[in-house]
Formats: sequence, structure tokens, C-alpha cells
Amino acid sequence: MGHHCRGAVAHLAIMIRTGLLAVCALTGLFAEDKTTARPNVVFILADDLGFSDLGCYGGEIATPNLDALAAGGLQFTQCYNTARCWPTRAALLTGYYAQQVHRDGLPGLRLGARQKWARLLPDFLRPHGYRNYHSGKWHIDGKVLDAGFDRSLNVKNQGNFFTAARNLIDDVRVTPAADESDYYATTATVDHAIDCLKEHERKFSDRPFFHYLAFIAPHFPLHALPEDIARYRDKYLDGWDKMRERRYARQQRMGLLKTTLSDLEPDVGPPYHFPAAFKVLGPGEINRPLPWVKLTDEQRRFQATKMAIHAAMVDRMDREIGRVIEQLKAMGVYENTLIFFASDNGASAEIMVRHGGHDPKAAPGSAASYLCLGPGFSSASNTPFRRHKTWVHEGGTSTPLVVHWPSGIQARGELRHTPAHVIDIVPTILEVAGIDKPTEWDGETIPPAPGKSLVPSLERDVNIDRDSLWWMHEGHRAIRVGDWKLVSARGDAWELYDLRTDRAESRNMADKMPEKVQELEALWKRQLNSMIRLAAKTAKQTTKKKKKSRKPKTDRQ
Ligand SMILES: [Ca+2]
Repeated sequence: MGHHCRGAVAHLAIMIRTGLLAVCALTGLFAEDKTTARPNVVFILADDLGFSDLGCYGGEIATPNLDALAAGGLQFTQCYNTARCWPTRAALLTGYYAQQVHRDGLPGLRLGARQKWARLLPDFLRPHGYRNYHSGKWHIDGKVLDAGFDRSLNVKNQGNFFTAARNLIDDVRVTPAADESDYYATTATVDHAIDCLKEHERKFSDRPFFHYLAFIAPHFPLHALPEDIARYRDKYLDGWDKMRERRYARQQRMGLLKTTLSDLEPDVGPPYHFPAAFKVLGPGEINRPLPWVKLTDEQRRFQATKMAIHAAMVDRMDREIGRVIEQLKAMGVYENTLIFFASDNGASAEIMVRHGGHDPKAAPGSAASYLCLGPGFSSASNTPFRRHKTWVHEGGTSTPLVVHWPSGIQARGELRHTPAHVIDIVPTILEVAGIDKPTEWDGETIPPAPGKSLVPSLERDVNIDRDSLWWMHEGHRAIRVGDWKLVSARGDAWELYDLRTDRAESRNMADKMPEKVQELEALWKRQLNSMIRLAAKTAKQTTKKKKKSRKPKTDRQ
């Protein structure tokens, strides 16, 4: 059974709906998979967006375009990322856990460049006719065009949303316009995407495309357009407790999750400590998610303003996504474009001041300000889950996953409860495109990848069979097997949760079920060891001469 049969089966449902089946049966077109138009694929990735930030996941932020995609497609309720920017991006575009491809640390092994065989998705799509476009954040090793993309806007300047300085077009540094008063990164990202799509229509309309649209929003610094902030300015003055309750109530009405709402963790603050930042930020800043009633008036106003800017960034992202959708419609390709939307990690509890610094007199959200969401409203953005970006509790690793493809998915507005992970995206896209992943690359064997195709779950909410899902980041560890999750924060004991009813990770079963803990811990370690074996085989040998131990090369996004 070769490539043809599988390609044909994958497209059977589409052909029935489009009335092509009779034609195909007569002409024997199933024998040749070229006859089925391969879908275009747009993968939209947000940066540090919380699980409940979209309207369709319970949020109060206006996201009508993403909500419409969900209403016309699918929403996964248990999709995971890796809890951090760069490991998620590597996992998303390779189909491997980041640790397997040197994009997150392992004991004794540093972050580094991917192996030659650890190709990104465009390298697999290109030989089958796809054009590949990238607009937005990169944060993967190597240059973008070397990774198989035909065009790229690399929004490298993630410290100031109001200038293009330091960004790269097709891997070459741009010269910012003399007058950048109209520049806003989220809009510029979509301007570039639309430019690519228009060129595609002019020159390559007979070919499918893959567009990787990776916003730098709503990541800190909280920078947004004044008119966008104005819509949310006073919306959050009643605080993060109320916001969590309201989001949770909406999620319950939607039937999104069967869980209680997690408790706020007043002892858990930002993952990294920058005491100097608090001096600059002033008395409105607070590094713990305390009950709102305990905050001073000044703290309430300051925190609510930060959430308003976060909301404005998400709102603007959605509006810009609306422009992409209009462009796809204008090109007549909207129906046969498979659109995904996800976030690279949970909302962030980080508080720091970097890049151009923070001017306390500047308007909050303007270029001269440097604010971060922090643990209070981050908790609310991650409703109903615990913890934040960097932790591998559900708040750090849970992402919305919206999937929309009118020509290929019959279901409309349905939920999908099967667990999914960003490692599944490469096999999913390859299957819908009818492409077999090569088994070797440039003379090197491509090892088996852990991701599973989500295609069976696109028509019906079937469970995607897999042994486990696995996490490790900065000493935080977790494994999910079926509905059991074993998780521990760095230095803490294992916690055991039954995710059927407790995705809030509120009822730790570890003491009651020590054997289950041992079983899952053994599986976690076995996975770790297999990752170490694979990664160690291909790691660059570190010379022992070097005395200085370099920190992992990341810029802590
Ligand atoms: Ca991120």
C-alpha cells in the first residue's frame, strides 16, 4: 500500500462532499494523487497567549475572527505546547520533542543547533509543490530561508512593537522607514503575510502554500495602539479573581472542560527574579497573585491597565488575522486552506524590564514603557489552570487549538477532547497534503518522531492513540499517560492528577496512589533516557579546554 492509496483515502471525504467522487470513479483518478488539489496551510502562532484569552475559549477579549474560525471548524480542548517559546517552535515545525533536536536542554546536554536530519516542515512540503512563507517571530536555530522558506519577515525586534529596527526580510537586516509613526509589529507581520499571498496569487496560483504566521503578541513588553487600549482601559478594574470566575463560568457553559477552577497560588510569583525592575516599575507593580481585595488602589489601577494592554494586543492580533482571512477569500482559496491557531506557551508571570527600559512617565503601552502581565492576570489568562509559561503544569502547557478547513472537515463548531500536542502538527499536515515523510535526508537516517497525525480526529472526536506526552523544561517535569498526569515543579515532589476531572491540578493523588506515581515516574525516566541517547549521539562535542561555562544561548523570550 503506497503513497497513492493513503493520499486517496485521506481525500475521500473531501471528494464525496465536492461531488468529485463520481467523476473520479469513472476516470480512475484515484490512481493519481496529483488530481486532488493539495490544501494550503496557514499555521498561526501567538506568543504567550493564555488558554482562555480567546472568546471561543471563555475570554472576554473581542476575537471575532478566531471565534468564527472555531464556529466553522474545530476547537481542541486538550492541546499542549512545551511551556516555552523556542522549544515549542522547534517541536511544532519538526514533529520532535525539542530535546530530541537540541532545542531544549537535557542533563549534560546543552541547547544547540538541530541535527541535519531534523528538518523543518517546509523541506518536506517543497518537493511536492508547496511554496513556504514565514511572517513574524522565528526563534529557531539557523536562517529562515535555509530552512526551506521562500520568503520571510523575521520580527527579530521583540523588545519594541513600534519599530522595524533589527528585523530581517529574507534573512537580511531591514532599514526602518524614516517615519515609523504608523508602524506596529502585529500589523506589519500581517502586511508581510498579505504581500506574500498576493504574490502567490500572481505568480504561483497553480501551487499550494504553507504560511507560518507567528505573532510576537501578546508577549511582553505590553505594547499596544492607544485606540486598542482604550477599548479595555477600565474593563479589568474589578480584578483577576472576578475575571477568572467569569471566564470559568463561560467555559462551563460551552462544555469546554470538566474541571474545577484552580485556586490562585499567592506564593508563586514570576519564574525569574529581577528585583531592580520593581524599583523602576513603582508601587503599582506586585509580584504575587494576591486576592484583589488586598491590593492598594494604585496597584489595582496599574494591574488593570496592564491587562487592558494585553487584551488590546490580542484584540489587534485578531483584527489582523481577519485581514488574512479576507485575503484568502479574495484569492478564492479560503475553503481549501487548512488554518490552525495556537499559542507557544501559557500566559506569562514574568516581570522584568529590558531592551529600551521603562519610563514611568510614559503612557502605559507606548514604546517608552516596558510592562509585563505578571502572575495575577497571567493566572486569569490561563483560567482554569494552574501556573504559567515555563512551568509544565496545565497553565504553562495548555494552548487553544482552532482548526478550520471547510473543504476538508465536515464538522462545524465542534469540540475535540482528545489530547494533542504541537509535535502532532507536522504529521497532521503531511497527511492532509498526502505526503510521505522521507526516511532519510542527505544520507542520514531520519529517526522516528513522536508526533501523531490528528487527521482521524478531524471528522469525529476519536482518541488519538499514543503511549504518553512528555515534558521537561528548566527542571520542571511532567508526563501524561491516558488521563493521568505526573508533574513536578523544579525541586518539588511529584504530584499526581486525574485529568478527567481535575485539569486544575487541585487534588494531588500522589500520596494515595504511590504505585501509580512509581509507574509514571519510570515512564518519564525511560523517555528521558531515550531522548538523551538520541540527542547525545548527535550533540556537538564540547571541548574540555573551555573553562567558562556558557549559559544556554537563549534570549529568554
Ligand atoms: Ca512565548
